[in-house]
Amino acid sequence: MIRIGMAAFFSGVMSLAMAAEQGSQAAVLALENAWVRALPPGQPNTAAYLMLVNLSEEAIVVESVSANVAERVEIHTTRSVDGLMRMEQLQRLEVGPGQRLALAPGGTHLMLLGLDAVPIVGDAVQLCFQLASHSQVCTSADVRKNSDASGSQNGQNHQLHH
Ligand SMILES: [Cu+2]
Repeated sequence: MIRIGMAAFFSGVMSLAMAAEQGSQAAVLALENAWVRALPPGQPNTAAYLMLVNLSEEAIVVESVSANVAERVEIHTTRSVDGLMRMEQLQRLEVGPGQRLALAPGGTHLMLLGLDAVPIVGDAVQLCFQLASHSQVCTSADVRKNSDASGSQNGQNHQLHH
């Protein structure tokens, strides 16, 4: 019994490590519907959104995020303080077992800071998530003007804060 348990444990660790090496999507954290907001030329920053899905039975911690078009990426959350929307930086994201965590306009989002060039509609941006487990999960994000659902007020908030 113990032997079988240990074997299962190690094979789980192995598949995580392999996924990290290949830079492919690890089976444990699925990244869905990633998109980056297209902005007019000359903007130094933009935002990215997606759905994180934890397919495992343990919490997954995202320690940092990178994008191939930006100097650095910050994790921000948007909160209403005295009727004003304010962005605050988060040091990490935690996705509970089986949880779906939406990063969406008006809420938690990724800020792409120090853009080489403003991504334009039709571009694809590579987003990579570094996990506390020392693996990395990447996805390709479409560049769009808006989410399917809602407006663009967030793009202007970013201007104020950066
Ligand atoms: Cu932000």
